[in-house]
Amino acid sequence: MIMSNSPARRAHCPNLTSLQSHILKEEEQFPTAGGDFTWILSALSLAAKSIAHKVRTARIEDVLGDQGGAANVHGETQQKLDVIANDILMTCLGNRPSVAVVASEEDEQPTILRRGNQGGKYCVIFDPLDGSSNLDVCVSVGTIFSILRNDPNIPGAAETLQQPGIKQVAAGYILYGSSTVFVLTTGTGVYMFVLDPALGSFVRVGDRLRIPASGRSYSVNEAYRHSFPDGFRQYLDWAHAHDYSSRYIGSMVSDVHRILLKGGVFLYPPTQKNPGGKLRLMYEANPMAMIIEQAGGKAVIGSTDNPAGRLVEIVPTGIHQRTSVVLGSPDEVDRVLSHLT
Ligand code: P6P
Repeated sequence: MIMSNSPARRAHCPNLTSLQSHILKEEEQFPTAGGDFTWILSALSLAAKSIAHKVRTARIEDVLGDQGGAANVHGETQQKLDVIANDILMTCLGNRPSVAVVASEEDEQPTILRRGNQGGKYCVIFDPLDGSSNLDVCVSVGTIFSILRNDPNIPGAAETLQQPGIKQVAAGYILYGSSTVFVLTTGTGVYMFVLDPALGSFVRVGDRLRIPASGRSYSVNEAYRHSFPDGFRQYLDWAHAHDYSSRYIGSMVSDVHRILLKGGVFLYPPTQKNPGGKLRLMYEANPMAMIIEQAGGKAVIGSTDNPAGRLVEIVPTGIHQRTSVVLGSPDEVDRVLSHLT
């Protein structure tokens, strides 16, 4: 007997598509898929639940603050939770047989888990806890991830990872905010899931998200305005004259998530301190660019020599290289570019 899918029935259980069942349904579109990819996404889901718990109980468990003065490869002070989140992701991904190489903002070198001929089909690169300096003041932070195919013909782990963002097979982020939100794209649109604490599962709440074409809001750290290239200062003057609002949290996952849902533009221009931009190409800019482009937005470099170039077309020369970023609603990105070019 086919159960009726009545409005009354739907009212009691509107969101019962879990991340797991969504991934399995997506896998059906690829008859040759063997479930390897699904296993990786389920590992990320498990890690996200564990990190979410650690973030929400950090002050109780006394794991806030820095890691005893330790710094990461970028010379940035490591937070205790940076290391904890990194360890959780390494553990969850490490026991997935299809993962060849893992790389993290927190580790100078990639970790080779297995070679292509040992079944390692994919590489995963991530920022385990983006914006972690905000943790002590209870501001949202996030995990950003990018999944690439492993090319067994490329000998070195770092070289295997140095693929342009257009080669990503999946990308996304988990936002540890007022709720725990998992946003994912595998190249067929952007899907959003929220962790239901009562179920212990991520349940789907958004299908094929589309970013608003425009939005009168920009997100940039205006403290560095003096050292932005002239075009960015001209854009900001234009925005001020056209009643744009400014929203900047200082946690990329939070700022980009707001723009994905509400529209607007996120900017990290070149500065004197970071002439090539501050954000990391492989595990901040590229995954966010894939999400924004998949949702109908634009994600460009904003550099002096190639302002309108797509972020995902940059050919990396190092897994920790930085870039400037302009991404968001297509109309708003075009407005910024009209002042840069
Ligand atoms: P600033 C966090 O450290 C981060 O990498 C991104 O999450 C965020 O967008 C940016 O740096 C903030 O940088 O220079 O404004 O503090």
